[in-house]
Amino acid sequence: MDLILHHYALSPFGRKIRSMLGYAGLTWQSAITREMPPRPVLAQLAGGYRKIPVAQIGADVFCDSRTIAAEIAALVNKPQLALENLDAEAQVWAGRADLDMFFPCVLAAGTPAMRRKAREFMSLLDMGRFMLDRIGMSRKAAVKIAGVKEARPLVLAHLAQVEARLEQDFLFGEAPTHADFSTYHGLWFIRDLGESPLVDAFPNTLAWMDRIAAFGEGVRSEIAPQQALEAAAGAEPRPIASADQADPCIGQRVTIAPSDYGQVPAAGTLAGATEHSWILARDESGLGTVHVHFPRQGYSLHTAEQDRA
Ligand SMILES: N[C@@H](CCC(=O)N[C@@H](CS)C(=O)NCC(=O)O)C(=O)O
Repeated sequence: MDLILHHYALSPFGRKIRSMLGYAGLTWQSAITREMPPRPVLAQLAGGYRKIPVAQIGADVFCDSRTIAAEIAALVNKPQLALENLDAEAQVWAGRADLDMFFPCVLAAGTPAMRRKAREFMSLLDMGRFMLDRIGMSRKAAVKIAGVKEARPLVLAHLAQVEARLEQDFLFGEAPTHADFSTYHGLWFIRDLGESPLVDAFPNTLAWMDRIAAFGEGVRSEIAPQQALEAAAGAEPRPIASADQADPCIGQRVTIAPSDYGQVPAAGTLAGATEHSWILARDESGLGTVHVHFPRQGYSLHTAEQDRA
């Protein structure tokens, strides 16, 4: 069963996963979703989780690029693609790139080329809705989000660090790890989509970006979002090992939400808790049971009782 990726062309985290799929050499199905909610297909599959990308294998749905990466790592036996398999230094690096540098990169890429490309995908009305959506998301964020003025100096300092690290082909050695893909997507947004010259003064970084771009995106075929629902309806979630059903909250109604931004909760019954992930069982009419996987790190879980209190 192929992996289905729910994403949109301009999504940096979508690009993180597409590049990983290229490196992994996987055949996958692409389900394009809107740049902002409402996203009715994803609402059914992921139960409210609002970020992109989301991946799916049958009736198992993976929220957050980290759980998706762990799946890809397991599918192609490349453990270094899973964040949790990296050493502490590389994990901290990847976490900073994905969280602290994401908004500065997006803001630093606000060029005329970027606006032109956004217009290829969105009507003027949708551009307006998009801006309002993202302003709302930033205002409600629980983490400090850099402003436009801070973005450029932050990105330049980040680029100097990336440049200094690149004594080998990749950030943490001769082969790419999760940290490379976490670092790549924001800079791709600046250099390749924004066509900004910001990266030009960093030759090691440019060559490293070209190496990652050369991985391509794997073998991609487009499907209609409706087919993703059919894939979920036609499959059973994979079994959960009994060792992963020991958490005291198993069987309870819970909500799980990102703790940083876009903190919209998904609700269901806790069906599994591994060292690094939570698995929510959701019964969705027309789909049957779907298992939704979340990372534990950076997410909060509340039982229905805690939510009522
Ligand atoms: N921690 C998440 C972050 C994902 C994220 O922030 N994605 C952006 C798009 S690149 C997003 O969801 N923006 C809001 C939206 O698309 O609704 C991950 O690693 O997947």
